[in-house]
Amino acid sequence: MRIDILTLFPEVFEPVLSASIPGRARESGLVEWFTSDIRRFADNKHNKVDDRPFGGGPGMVMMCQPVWEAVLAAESEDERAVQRIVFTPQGERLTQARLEDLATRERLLLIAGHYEGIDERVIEALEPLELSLGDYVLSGGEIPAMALIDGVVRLLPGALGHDSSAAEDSFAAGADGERILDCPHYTRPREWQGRGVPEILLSGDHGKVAAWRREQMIARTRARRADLLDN
Ligand code: 9D3
Repeated sequence: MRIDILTLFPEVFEPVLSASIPGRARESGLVEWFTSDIRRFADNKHNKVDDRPFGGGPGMVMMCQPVWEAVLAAESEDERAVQRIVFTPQGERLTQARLEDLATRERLLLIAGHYEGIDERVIEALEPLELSLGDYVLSGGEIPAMALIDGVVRLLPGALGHDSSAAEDSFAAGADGERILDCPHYTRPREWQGRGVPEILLSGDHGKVAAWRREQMIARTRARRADLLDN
């Protein structure tokens, strides 16, 4: 998979991504990513890529032309079909189902907005998938873009270092498409600050352990995220 990242803050991606599962996946040849600094496509000597909003109001708006040219330049680097994605609070909320879909694509092009937003006309022209991370205010699309990359890359076959598949995760789909929270986990010591470990996990009975974990998953989902059980 090739991922192009268009941003005003290209330097923030490498340290985060290279430190985590995406870094290992890149070393294995499963993914490559390239950042493109939108400011390089400014068409004025001040390298200005934002301007005041028509109609007035606070903040600045990212201009069409630098975003458009950055997209065309990145896309010309590779001839494979690309899924364009813009991160915006107005987008569809990112879900595991969407990550699973995106993990099947050969190429993604991510546009991280900053300031008050991106001029609507270039969004219309690009016809991107518009994605949000959730209903809270961040200062730009960079962290959402990193979240998407992390979530997509770990789904690529071979990206996880251990035996268990990504399909076993909390939020992975069960046979019926269910999304469920994970059970609690424990490791040594057997007692910590007077707190023990559920006896059943020390029993060695793998069938009972599996049944207990399943019960815990359902009970915790009911208690904390009843909305997930409605589906
Ligand atoms: C007048 C209201 N504006 C600021 C309080 C709206 C606004 C503009 C730009 C809010 C956030 C942003 C910058 N955020 C993103 O670009 C963004 C985002 C987010 O803020 N939350 C969740 N997902 C995303 S994806 C991109």
